[in-house]
Amino acid sequence: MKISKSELETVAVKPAQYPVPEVPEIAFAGRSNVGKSSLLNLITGRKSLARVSGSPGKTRTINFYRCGGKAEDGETYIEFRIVDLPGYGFAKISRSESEKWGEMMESYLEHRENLLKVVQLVDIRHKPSAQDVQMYDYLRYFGLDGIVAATKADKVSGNERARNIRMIRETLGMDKKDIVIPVSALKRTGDRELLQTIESIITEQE
Ligand SMILES: Nc1nc2c(ncn2[C@@H]2O[C@H](COP(=O)(O)OP(=O)(O)O)[C@@H](O)[C@H]2O)c(=O)[nH]1
Ligand SMILES: [Mg+2]
Repeated sequence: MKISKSELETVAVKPAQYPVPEVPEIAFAGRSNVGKSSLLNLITGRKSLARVSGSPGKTRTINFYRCGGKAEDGETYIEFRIVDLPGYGFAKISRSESEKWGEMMESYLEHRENLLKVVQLVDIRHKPSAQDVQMYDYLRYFGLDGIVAATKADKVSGNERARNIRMIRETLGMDKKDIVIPVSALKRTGDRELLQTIESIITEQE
């Protein structure tokens, strides 16, 4: 799939603000600063659809991006949303803020009827954190797991890349059928594979 249309549709902090669940949704989850906004810009082909930030912990909302584009067959037009979930692992937030974060995530992940899958983002350079593991377990519990995007792939060499992907698979306890897609917003790589994966998830459920 190639995304030809994308726009920020809704910014929400509670379910009443979510847009009507008329199209399938694919959500992005990951710790602050992992490269979520950059990946969103990469796959939509937009320079600044989502704000890229040097300082972590800015997104405290659920952002719904309405997207559309031609499928690989060159004919079918696919409409869907990418949902940018608030980043976790930001040390400087208060307990009440982290409780709010938890409630926000739960009300979306557990009750959203048109949510098909969550792409979990992890930094290719590091072993997934305890929070990454917790997030992945949580997604698995709800059947939303199975796709991991390993970000900032430009920062590691070929050998290291393969080794780190193995480490990511092991640490998250991923199944054989689950996939890790290395992506680089800087080198603009991995977007095609991720979009193919998103397309097959959307078309398989139809
Ligand atoms: N080298 C490199 N840096 C990246 C890449 N993706 C994001 N970054 C940097 O990582 C930081 C956080 O990116 P951002 O997309 O805002 O992360 P978010 O907090 O997860 O949305 C920024 O300084 C980006 O420039 C990438 O693929 N390669
Ligand atoms: Mg962001």
